[in-house]
Amino acid sequence: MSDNAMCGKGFPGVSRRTFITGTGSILGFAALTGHASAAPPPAPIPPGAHVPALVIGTGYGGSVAALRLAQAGVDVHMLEMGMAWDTPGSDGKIFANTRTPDYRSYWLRTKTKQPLSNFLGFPLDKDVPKYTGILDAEDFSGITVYQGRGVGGGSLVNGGMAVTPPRPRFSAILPSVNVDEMYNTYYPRANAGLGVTNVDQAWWNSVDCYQYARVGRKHAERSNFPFVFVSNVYDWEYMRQEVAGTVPKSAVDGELLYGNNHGKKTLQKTYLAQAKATGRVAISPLHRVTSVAPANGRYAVVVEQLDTSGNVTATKTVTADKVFFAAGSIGTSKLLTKLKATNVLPGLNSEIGKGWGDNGNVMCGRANHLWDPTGAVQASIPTAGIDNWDAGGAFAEVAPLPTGIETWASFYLSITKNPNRAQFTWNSTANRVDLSWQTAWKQPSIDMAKSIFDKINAKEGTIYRTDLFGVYKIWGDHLTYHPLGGAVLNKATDNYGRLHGYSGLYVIDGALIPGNTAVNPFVTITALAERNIERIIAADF
Ligand code: FAE
Repeated sequence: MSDNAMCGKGFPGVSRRTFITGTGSILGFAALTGHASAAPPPAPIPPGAHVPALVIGTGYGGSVAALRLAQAGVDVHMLEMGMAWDTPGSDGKIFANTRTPDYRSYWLRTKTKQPLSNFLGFPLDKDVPKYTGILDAEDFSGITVYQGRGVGGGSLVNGGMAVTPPRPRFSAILPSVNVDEMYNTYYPRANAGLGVTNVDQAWWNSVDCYQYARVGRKHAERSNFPFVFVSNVYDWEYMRQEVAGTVPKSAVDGELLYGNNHGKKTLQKTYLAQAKATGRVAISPLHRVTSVAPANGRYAVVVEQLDTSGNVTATKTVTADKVFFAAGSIGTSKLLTKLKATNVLPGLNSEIGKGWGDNGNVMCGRANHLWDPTGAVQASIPTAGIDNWDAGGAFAEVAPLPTGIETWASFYLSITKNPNRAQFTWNSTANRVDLSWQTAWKQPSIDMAKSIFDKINAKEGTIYRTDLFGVYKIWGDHLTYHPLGGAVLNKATDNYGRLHGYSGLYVIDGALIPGNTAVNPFVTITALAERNIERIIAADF
């Protein structure tokens, strides 16, 4: 039976027998039969509230946990530090355009910090009002980590590239996980839940907005690199209509980095919509968790309520039987590192904060010849990559440069096999968590990306762009979009994400993955969450 077919019948993949055997006191018969009148805990969460399951963060891991728990009859409250992103601004749009960042675009910054900071050598950043905007450019000493902030987490800002890694690469990353189960059950379930589909290649070949990608293909193939199409969560039918001019333009107008107003199937439209429809999930936006401590067999969770300028307007303590850390690799690692070091959760093991990596991200641009234009109109949704992982350690996404003008530039985000791993530590003097990553640790990534682009440049007689990341700077080596690790599976947790030292505390997000997924990470984060929550529901509830 397909995953889709099973979804309508309740919790997929758990047989009725396993489900009933694993059912504890929380789930009554009414919940099992679906006849209970669900009583969702209210939002915003009131001080003193008690919930059976509390989820910190509303990205991929958190959304999977919330949906599956709710389908199993458990009431869930989700706490999200970012905004709800469900209300249009004065321009009638919820999200700002990539080309015209405004107050909505950055998390509590007074100046934008655009990943591509320069063009023709001129800086692009501009002043913006301080606001709880959608994209956080979080600075550590050696790296800036970009993350989505709001209900939907990274799905609000990402490129939607939904890539299942080839099997051998998965086993190299998470050797303790049964590969057959992942590829037979959990990757298909994640892909179905996320609404992953493939672009129609005949259409792709015919439209102006993918000219940049066709140039990327031509150059890859002329240098004998495998060029692979990758799946996405964008609604391709919507994009067809954008191109035809019958609906408001979204990806074709460059919307992405600061949110997409129409065609992208974010978690708000998939997992979270389903979770809310159960009637058992409530979400409190602008609620930031600062502490989780054991309290009389439960957990006391301290939450700061924020206004849109980032001021704390209330501090609340609520309690939960079980707490899921789904604040993303950075958010979860920061919380756990602090809570262990400050003796709030002293029983966490010494693996907390370790194994963090940047998925080997490095960016670069190439300057094409005048007879090789990449197009003034570029769909913001990437569709393909150059796969030189096995030979050179790099998978390069052919990325858009949706400036709205012809640039003759090809732009790439490479995911590389960078072996460097950093650690989070508590800095008691500064009262913050530090990350030990150093900018120089990107050199292996640059070398691996060069295994592709030096060859293409030599073949095409082209050069690297030097104007996109500063003045005469070729490599975007100061950032990552793909933070992973910090509470690694089967090290900081057991093999299903249960934190060592505390029963009822779980990690269920990108923090579980040790630094690299060989491809874009969110499908793997989702599939692993599907695997872990199934086991946790069967055994712990
Ligand atoms: P994530 O989605 O980051 O969700 C964590 C949530 O927790 C966020 O909403 C936070 O605001 C919230 N949070 C954090 N701390 C707290 C706290 N203390 N209290 C309450 N809430 C908190 O985590 N991946 C792909 O596979 N394909 C792509 O095309 C792609 N493109 C990307 C483009 C950009 C610009 C960026 C930034 C990322 C991209 N990614 C892409 C990465 C992907 O979005 C990321 O791996 C996942 O979102 C991580 O999922 P998690 O569930 O770990």
